[in-house]
Amino acid sequence: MWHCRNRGGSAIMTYPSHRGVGQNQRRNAMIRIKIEGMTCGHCTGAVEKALSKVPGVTAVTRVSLESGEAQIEGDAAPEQLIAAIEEEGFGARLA
Ligand SMILES: [Cu+2]
Repeated sequence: MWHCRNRGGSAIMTYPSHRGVGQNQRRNAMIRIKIEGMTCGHCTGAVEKALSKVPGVTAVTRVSLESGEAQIEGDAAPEQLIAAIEEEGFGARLA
């Protein structure tokens, strides 16, 4: 199943200086997450599925393989979103 899960890639895109998302209560906020390690459509599908199961997520609006980024709507806790992605075997942090 996890043929595509390779974590040694060089497509690491993080922007630690860009902090657009706070940790406080947000209603239907848009949250963007940078994801490391996605290499194909199976990966984006796994991420999308994992994110949609996190409490508070009302919609997974985008999971982009090209930009290595996911975008969700809702008031989910960012830590939980990241944990869900990491459980799938990918790296994640707030965009
Ligand atoms: Cu894949």
